Amino acid sequence: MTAPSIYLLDYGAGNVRSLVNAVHHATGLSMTPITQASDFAKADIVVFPGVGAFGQAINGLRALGFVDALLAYIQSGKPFFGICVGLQSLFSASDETPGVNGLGVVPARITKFDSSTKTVPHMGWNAAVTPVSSSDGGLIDPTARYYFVHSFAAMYTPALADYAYALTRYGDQTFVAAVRFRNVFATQFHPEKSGAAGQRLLRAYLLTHAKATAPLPSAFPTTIPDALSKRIIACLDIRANDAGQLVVTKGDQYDVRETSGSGDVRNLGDPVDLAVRYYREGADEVALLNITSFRSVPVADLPMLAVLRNASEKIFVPLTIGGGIRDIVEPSGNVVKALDVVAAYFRAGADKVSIGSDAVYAAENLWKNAKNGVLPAAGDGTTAIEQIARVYGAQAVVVSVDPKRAYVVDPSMTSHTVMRAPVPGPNGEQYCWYQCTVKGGREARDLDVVQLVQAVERLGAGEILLNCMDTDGTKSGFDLTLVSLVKKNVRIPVIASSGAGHAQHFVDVFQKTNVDAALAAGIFHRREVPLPSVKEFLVQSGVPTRVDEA
Ligand code: 1PR
Repeated sequence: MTAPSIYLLDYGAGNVRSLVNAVHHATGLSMTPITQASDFAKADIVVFPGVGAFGQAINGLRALGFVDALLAYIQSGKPFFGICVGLQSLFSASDETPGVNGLGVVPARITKFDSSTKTVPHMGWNAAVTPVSSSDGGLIDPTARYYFVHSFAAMYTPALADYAYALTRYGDQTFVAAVRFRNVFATQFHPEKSGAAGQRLLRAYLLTHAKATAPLPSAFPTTIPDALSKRIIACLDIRANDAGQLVVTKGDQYDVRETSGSGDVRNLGDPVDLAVRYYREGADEVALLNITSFRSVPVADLPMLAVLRNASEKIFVPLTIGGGIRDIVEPSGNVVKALDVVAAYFRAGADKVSIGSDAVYAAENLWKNAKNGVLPAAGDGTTAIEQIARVYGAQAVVVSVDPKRAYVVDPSMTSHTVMRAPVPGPNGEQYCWYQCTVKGGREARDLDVVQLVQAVERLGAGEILLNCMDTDGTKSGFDLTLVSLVKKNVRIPVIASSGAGHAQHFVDVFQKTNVDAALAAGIFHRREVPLPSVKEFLVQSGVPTRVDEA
C-alpha cells in the first residue's frame, strides 16, 4: 500500500509546525505545502488548518488564488480535512468578518458565543459527541476530550443535521464540533493539540477513514452535556545558569538563587526533558517562560527558539512561550518588532505567547486615555497585544501578571481596589491592593491588577496568567482573594498560578473560585506532588478533569 500524499494548505498566517509534527508523530507521514493552484491535483488528501480570523483565512486563500482550485478539489470527491478556522471557512459567512463570503460548502453562518453567560473564548478540553448509531470505529472518541480554542462557532440547529458529525456543549450553547459529509471532514477542535486522543484521530483519519465515504447522518443523543474540564498547566521558568547552560529554575517569591552555600541559580533540570515528562503525565498545557528576557540578545539566537523547536516535536498539547515579547533592541542596535519576535516563536512551534512587562506599559497608556474612569473602547492599534491578536487571534495572546500585595491599614489610604488581605501585612495591616510589577517583579508600578486585566482585555488579550509574588514558591496555596477578584473583572479565561503545595490546593481554587485553569511549577519539578496525582484527586473530588496520559 503506498502512503497517501498529504498536502497542507497554509496561507502563511501562523504556526503549522505543530500540525506537521503531530501528523508525523501519529502516522510517520510528511505533508507537502501547497504552493500553487496546480498542486491540488497531486494531492490524495488536503489538510487546511485555518489560523487567525475567518476573514483573514478566506482572504489569505483568495490572495494566493486558491479558492477556485480548493472548491474544485472538494467537488472532485477527494478527501478534505479542515481544522478550526478550516472548518469555519466551509460555511457561507461568519459574524467574525461580516462582508467576507466563506466557501459556502455548508449553507449556514458562523456566530459568536454569548459572552454574557460564560467565559469567551471557549478554551480548553471538551467532549465531542457523535451520533447515537455511529459505528465509525474510532475516528472521534466520544469518551475522550479534545482541545478547543475559539470565540466563534457553528451553533447547532436541525438544518445542520446533514453536515454535523459531532456536537459539543459549552454553557448554554451547543455547537458543531465536527462536520462530516461526502468527502469532507473538519473539526472545530485541534487534533494536533489534543494529546493522545488527537494522535489517535489523526492516525485513524489519515490512514483509514479519509478513503471511506462519510456515513449517512444519524440522530444525536437528546442531551449533550458540557464537559469542559479545568486545565492543569505545568510551568517551566527557564534561564541560563552561571555556567551558561539553559536550565529550568524555580524561585521562592521570584528569587531563583540558592539561599545557602553557593548562591547559584537553582537547576531543576533540562527544559525539554521536563516539558516532555509533563506532557506524558497528562499536563493540559505546558508554559515555558524565559525569565531573563530583559537581557539583550539577537532574536535569531534566542535560546528559547531551540527549546521550542525540540519540545514541539514531542509535545501535542498547547505550548505557551513567555518572556521578552516586545519590541527588542538587538546588541547591534537593530530593532525587531514584537510581531516579528512572535512570528519566530510561532514558527518554532508555540501556540500562544505570554506578555508580561509590555502589557503593563500598554495598560498604563490605555488608562491615560480613560474619561471619568472609563476606558476607551479600544486602543490605537499600536501595542503588541493588539497587533498579535489581529494576526494570530486573541486566543494566542496571554497576559502574564506579576502582582504583589501592597498592604494598607485602611482602604481609604489608596484609590486602588482594596481587598481584605488573605494574611495580615508585616505590621498587622488587614487590607491590601494588588500592585502590578514589571521586569520579573523587580519594579512595582502605580497600577493595580484590576486596572491591568480590564485594560488588556479591552486591547484584545485572550487569557490571563495570574501569578502572585507573595505566594510563589511558598506551597501555601493559591491566593483565592486575588483569583476571585480578577475572575470577577474579566470575561476571558484566567489561569491561577503561584503557591500550589498539594492536590487539595487545586480542588480549593476550582471549587472556591470559578477560575478556568491552575498552574504549578515547584511541586511538579521536585516531584513532591506528581501531576497525575493532582488529576486523580481532582477526579475524586468531582472537578471536571481530562485524564488521557500519552
Ligand atoms: O516581562 O514579558 O519579559 O515576561 C517575563 C516573564 O517571566 C513573566 O511571565 C514573569 O512572570 C516571569 N518571571 C520573571 N522573573 C521570574 C522569576 O521567578 N524570577 N517567573 C519569573 C515567574 C512565576 C511563575 C511560577 C508560578 C508557580 N515565576 O512562572 O511558575 O508562580 O510557581 P509555584 O507553583 O512553584 O508556586 P516579560
